[in-house]
Amino acid sequence: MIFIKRSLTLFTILVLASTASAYSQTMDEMWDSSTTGKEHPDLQWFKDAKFGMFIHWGLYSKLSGEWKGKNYYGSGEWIMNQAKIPVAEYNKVASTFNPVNFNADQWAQLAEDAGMKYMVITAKHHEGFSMFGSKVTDFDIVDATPYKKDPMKALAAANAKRGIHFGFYYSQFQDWHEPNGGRNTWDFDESKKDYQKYYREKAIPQLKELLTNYGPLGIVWFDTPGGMTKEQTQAFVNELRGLQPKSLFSSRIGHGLGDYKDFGDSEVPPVPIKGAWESIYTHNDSWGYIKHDMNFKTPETIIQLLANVASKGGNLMLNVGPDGLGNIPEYSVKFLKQTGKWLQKNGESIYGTTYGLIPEQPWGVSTSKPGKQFLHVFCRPHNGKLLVPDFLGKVSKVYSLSDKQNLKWEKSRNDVVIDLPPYDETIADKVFVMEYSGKIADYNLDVPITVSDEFNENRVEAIYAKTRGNAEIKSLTYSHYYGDWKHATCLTNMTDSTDKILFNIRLMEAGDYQLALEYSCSPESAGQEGSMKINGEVFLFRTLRTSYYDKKAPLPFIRHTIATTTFSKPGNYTIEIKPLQNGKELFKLKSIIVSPVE
Ligand code: FHN
Repeated sequence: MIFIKRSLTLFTILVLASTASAYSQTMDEMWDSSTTGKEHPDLQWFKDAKFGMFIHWGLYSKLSGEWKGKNYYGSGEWIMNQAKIPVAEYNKVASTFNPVNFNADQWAQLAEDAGMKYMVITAKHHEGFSMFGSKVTDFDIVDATPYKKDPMKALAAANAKRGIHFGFYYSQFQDWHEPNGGRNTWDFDESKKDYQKYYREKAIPQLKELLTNYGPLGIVWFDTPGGMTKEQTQAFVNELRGLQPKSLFSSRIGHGLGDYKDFGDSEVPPVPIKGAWESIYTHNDSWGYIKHDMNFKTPETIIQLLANVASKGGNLMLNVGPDGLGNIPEYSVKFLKQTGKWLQKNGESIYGTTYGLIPEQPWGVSTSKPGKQFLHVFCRPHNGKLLVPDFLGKVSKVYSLSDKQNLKWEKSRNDVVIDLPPYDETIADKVFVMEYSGKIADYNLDVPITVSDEFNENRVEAIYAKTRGNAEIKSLTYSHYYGDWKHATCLTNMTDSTDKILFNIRLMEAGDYQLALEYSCSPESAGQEGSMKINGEVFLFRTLRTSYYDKKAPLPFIRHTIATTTFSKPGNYTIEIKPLQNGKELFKLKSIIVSPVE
C-alpha cells in the first residue's frame, strides 16, 4: 500500500468556528475519509466510472448568493447559516421556489455528453429542505413550493434511461431547519438538542424514502457526520443497507463505515492511493448557485484535473449548481460538453484505469491498464522527445490514442524515449499509449524527480522530500471566500539548524539552471536565513514575508530565486535545504522550481 505522507495535525484544525460557535468539528470529522476496509461487492462500476456529476440544488439556489440586498460569496448553499436567517423566514423562500425550467432529460443528457458515468444530487442539504416528495415533513418541494412536483423521480428515470448511476446526497446530521438537527445555533440551543430524536424522526425515515422510491441508487452520499457514536452509526447503516444492499455509502457517513473514500472538498492526494476513492470539486467557487460566481474552471483545467485524479487512482465528481429556475449555468453546460468531446477520443485512457506507474514527469501524468501505460502529456518537450524514465517493461508498441498512429521510440538503458509527432500544442492533454509486457515496478515515491531543459520549468513538489529532524510534510487547507477549500502540500516545521529536507533529482541535460523556492512565510518567520546546497555549492537566502497561515484566507506563495548554477554533466543530484538558525519555522515550502537558462 502506498503511504501518503500527510500529517494528521492538519485535520485537528477546528473548522467552521465562525459558523457554529457552540459546535466545532474537526476537518477529520467533517471529511471522514476512512472506510470499512472491506471491499463492497458492487464497487467495480464505481472504480471504473472515473467521472461523475455532483449537483447542489435547493432553496439556496433561488437566493443565488443574495439575502436582503447583501451579496454572499463562497459556498452559496451556506447562505442560511452565513446570514443567520431564522427558520421562520427561510421557510418563506420555499413559496418562491418554482423551477419551471427544470428538465431531467437535459440534465442527464449533459452528464452523458460530458462523459460522466454517475450523478449525485442533493436530496437534502444542511438547510433541511427536501428536494423530493417526502411524507416525513411538509418542508419539501411537493408540499411547500408552487412547483408541487418531485423532480427526483424524473431525474432518476432520465439517468436510468442512459445507464448513468444515480445517487442522492443527504446531509444526515446538519439540518438547520430542525430544533434537534445539527448546527443551527441561531434559532436553537445546541446544548438542548436531542440528535437521536432528529435521526429517528427525520433522517432515517427520509433516507428510507430515498432508498425505496427512486429505483436502484448507485450511491448514498452522506456529508458532515456528527451526533452519533460508531455503534449508532453502524446501526444506522444496518437499517439502511437492507433496503438497497448494492448501494455504495460514501465515507462521510463517518466512523470509518463508508464503502469508498472521499477526500476533502477540492482535494487530490499528492500520490497514488489504492482502493476506491473520489475527489470532489465544484465547477466554480460555490457548490450551490450564486449569480455572481463566474470563476468557472475551463475545459483545459477540468481535463487536466480529471487526468490528474485518475493518475492517482481516483474518480472526479465535479459539481454544477443549477439556479432556482432549474437552469444549469451556461458555462457549465458549455465547458462540460467540451470536456466530453475530449473524452470521446481519449476516454480509454481514463475509464477503467488504475493509477499510473510512471511517476509524475515535467510533461504530465500517467494512468494504467494491464499491459498499457497511458501518457497524458500536458506540456510537450521542446525537442519533441518524450522521456519515460526507468521503465522496466518490454515495450512492444507506442501510439497516439486519438488516431492510433504508431510512433518511433527507442530504449536507452532503462529509459524509453518516444518521438512525438507534430500536433496542436494547445490541446489540454495529448495522450500516447505505451504497450508493454513483463512486470513493472509499482509506483515509487523514492525515484529521483526528472528535471530537463526541454521544459521551461520543472517543479519538484514538497511530497518528494526526505525530512530530517523536526521537518514535516503537511497538507494545508485554506479558503478564499467561504468554504471554498483549497489544499497545498508543504514542508513545514523546520525550526532548527539541525533540521533539513532533501530532494533527489535526475538532471537530464548539463547546462545553466536557476532554482527558485515557492513558499509561504508568516511575518514572524520572515527575515530568517537558510541555505540550499546543490551541485557542490551552498546558496544562502533570507526568507521573504508573505502572510500568516489562516484557513479562512488565501495562502499566498512567493517564488524566490535562490540559485543560479552550471551543471557540467547530467545525472543524479541532491538538493538540501535547511535553516541556519534555531527558533522559528523557516517557511512553508510548496515546491522547488528548476528552470533552464536559455
Ligand atoms: O458543508 C458542505 C458543503 O456545503 C458542500 O456540500 C460540500 C460538498 O462536498 N460538503 C460540505 C463541506 O465539506
